[in-house]
This record gives sequence, structure tokens and C-alpha cells, in this order.
Amino acid sequence: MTADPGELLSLAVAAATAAGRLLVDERPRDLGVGTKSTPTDVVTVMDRRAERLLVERLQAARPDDGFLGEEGTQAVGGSGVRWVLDPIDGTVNYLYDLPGWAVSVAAEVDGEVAVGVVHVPTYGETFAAVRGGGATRNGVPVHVSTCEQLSQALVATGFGYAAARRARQARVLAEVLPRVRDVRRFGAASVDLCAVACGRVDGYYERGLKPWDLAAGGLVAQEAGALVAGLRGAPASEELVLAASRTLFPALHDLLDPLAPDRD
Ligand code: LIP
Repeated sequence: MTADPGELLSLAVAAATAAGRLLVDERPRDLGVGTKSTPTDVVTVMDRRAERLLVERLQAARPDDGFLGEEGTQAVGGSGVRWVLDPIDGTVNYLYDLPGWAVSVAAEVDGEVAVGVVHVPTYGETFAAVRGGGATRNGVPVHVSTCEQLSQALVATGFGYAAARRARQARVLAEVLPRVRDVRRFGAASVDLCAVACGRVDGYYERGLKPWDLAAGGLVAQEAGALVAGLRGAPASEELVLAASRTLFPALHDLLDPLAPDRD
């Protein structure tokens, strides 16, 4: 089955929007909560229901595609397309009924992210990107900020679920905070990356992102003009993701590098 980016984008937007409706309309008052890697790494019944909805819709349209989902969906497929899914990015926000959680849907074609959609129901915003085709928010093009000075930069970050890693991340943050305008911690990587894309923040860094946290938002940020990478020429990965305009990226990189934010 061929992989037309326009078709993949339409499928991703429709699936993410449907999952967003489910998550908003059917959120139970007493949300059943389980834990994963640590007692604070939570998963709810709605994470699983939303991932099931995403897979069912996408599989119905493209039965030969592969899947990788945060809540356990894994399928190889034979079409060259693999869907990378985070049914609720920002699960703690969702659990506490806070805004800023997202449904993140990306399509890889032959191993490279080609399409990304980050749907943020509580903001009424859907970010989308096709590789080489730019990035949009609700259909309107978005671009990274023009901030050139680190001391004027608003920087987003996030923290892991393991206490030892959080302690290390706090030490890095203590060095970053006095050198930038301010820091924000919104609680969902895909939303942080889209915030870079539309200039809502000037930069973002975080250690520990999984493929489903990074795939869609990373493409949106790149297509909006951001450099999304690791340290010292490495690609963005679970070790570290750093995203900022090409103007600001070097200064933010050189602030972070000596702090070893890519190590526990
Ligand atoms: C979240 C990430 C976020 C990170 C949170 C959490 P989840 O993903 O998107 O960047 O700081 O600790 O890991 O677990 O809500 O899907």
C-alpha cells in the first residue's frame, strides 16, 4: 500500500481528534489509575481506551501498517508505514484534570517520521506537520520565535519519574534558571515541542523522552524552523532532546552541555 503523506495526515488528524473526544467526553469521575516504571508513572483506563481507538481507526484504514504505542501496542506491518502513538501525553495533567495533555500521532515511512499530529483538546488546538511541508496550528502556519539572547529566552523542560533522575534534573535546572528569562514545566513533551514550534516558548530540553513523546511534536517543531537534536551533534533521543530556533540553539546547547543533562 503506498504512503501518501496527505492521506496519512488526514488519518492522523481524524484519529487524534476522535481520541480527544473520547478522553474529554468519557472521562470518568473516579479515574482508575495504575502505575508503570515508578509509583508516580501513572496510566489510566483512558490511556488504554484511547490507544485502542487510535489503533482500531488507523488499522481499519491501513491494515498493513505497523504500530508502536505507549500503552503496549506493537505490530511490525508490511507497508513501510509505522504509527507511533501516545494516547495521552501528559497523563498526570489528565489525571488531575489539568489542561495541556495531548493525543500524539506520528506516521513513520521507512523509518523516518513523515507526518505528525499533536491534538491538545484543552487548548482547542491541533498541531500538524508533514515533512517538507511546514507546520500548522489549526491549519495556520506556525514558526519558531525570533529570540536571540539566552537571557531573554523562555525555556520549557520536564522531569522523569525516577527520584534519582529528578534530583539530577533539579541540579541542572538550578544552573539554567538564573541564565534565562524563565522556565516552564507544562507536563507533556509533545506540547512543549509544539510550544517551541509556535514561539510560545523559545526553547525546550528534556532527558528521557520515549519515541512516542518525541515523534509527532519533534516533526512539528522541525517543520516550524526549530533545530531538534541532542548534544554535540547527536540526534534527539531518550538521552536528551533539545529544541530551539537555529539562532538560539547554539547558546542553549552551550549552556546545557557542561551540565551533562544527558546523564543521570
Ligand atoms: C510525559 C512527558 C513529559 C515528561 C513527563 C511524562 P507521559 O509523558 O511527555 O515531557 O516531563 O514526566 O513523562 O508519561 O505523560 O506520557
